Amino acid sequence: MMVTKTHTKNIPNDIVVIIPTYNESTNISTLLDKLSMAHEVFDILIVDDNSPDGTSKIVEENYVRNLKTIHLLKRDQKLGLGSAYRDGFKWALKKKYQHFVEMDGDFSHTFDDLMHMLTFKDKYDLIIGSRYIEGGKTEGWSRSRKLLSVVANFVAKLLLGIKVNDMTSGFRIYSRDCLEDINYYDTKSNGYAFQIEMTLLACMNKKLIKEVPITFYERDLGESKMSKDIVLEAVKFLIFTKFKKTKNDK
Ligand SMILES: Nc1nc2c(ncn2[C@@H]2O[C@H](COP(=O)(O)OP(=O)(O)O)[C@@H](O)[C@H]2O)c(=O)[nH]1
Ligand SMILES: [Mg+2]
Repeated sequence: MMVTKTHTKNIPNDIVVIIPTYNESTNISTLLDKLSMAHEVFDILIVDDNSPDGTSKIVEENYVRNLKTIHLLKRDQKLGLGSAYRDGFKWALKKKYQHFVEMDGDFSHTFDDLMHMLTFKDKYDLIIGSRYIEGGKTEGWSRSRKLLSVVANFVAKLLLGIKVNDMTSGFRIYSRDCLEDINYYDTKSNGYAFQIEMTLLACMNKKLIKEVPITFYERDLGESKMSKDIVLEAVKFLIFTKFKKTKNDK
């Protein structure tokens, strides 16, 4: 099959897919090949934190030089997923993009789900790919991993009083207005808490949110960067936010 490359195209894409990477050398080529097929639709920004396995080199040598639609933001050290998105959004907002997609670099999120989510992009400020609404699911997770995620989302919903079922999902589309209005750069968290914090900000700013069912597949290759610290950060964030909310309500 011939892959059409859009650097011959004159109209700039108004969607950018931002993918943070840390040690994704076993996934990145296949992922970019797959996403490149859809070049009509979006640009791609990889935010790499100086991965020791040379992820950014692969992106640079195979893609950035050849395809004007794939960009690479190289950072000096591993600063966390939230921080990678803050810098990615900042970079992308300076360009003319209107829609900003968050997507993992390990095939946990699928191209088909992305296409489905994009059909809602003009009607909503934030579209969340949700595992916890009808039609959504996770594949390949152990029972304990699943339980952790389900409980975290249940507790988050309960404590924050927000009607979003998958607040920790990292598969999303933000509109330009949404990012510009919510002070995303002031967020402090980096793991799952970052996704919760961004959801909370969108709610507080009365943004229109839509959850779209997705299937999340646990990665086959490479390693998860989830850690105790990331879980602890989310717990602390929820307790602190609830405490602040209760104080303000009084
Ligand atoms: N740039 C950057 N990317 C990260 C960092 N931590 C995780 N990622 C990327 O974020 C995505 C999701 O992380 P992953 O480890 O798969 O988390 P999990 O799916 O919750 O197990 C992957 O593409 C990772 O490479 C980080 O500190 N910096
Ligand atoms: Mg993953």
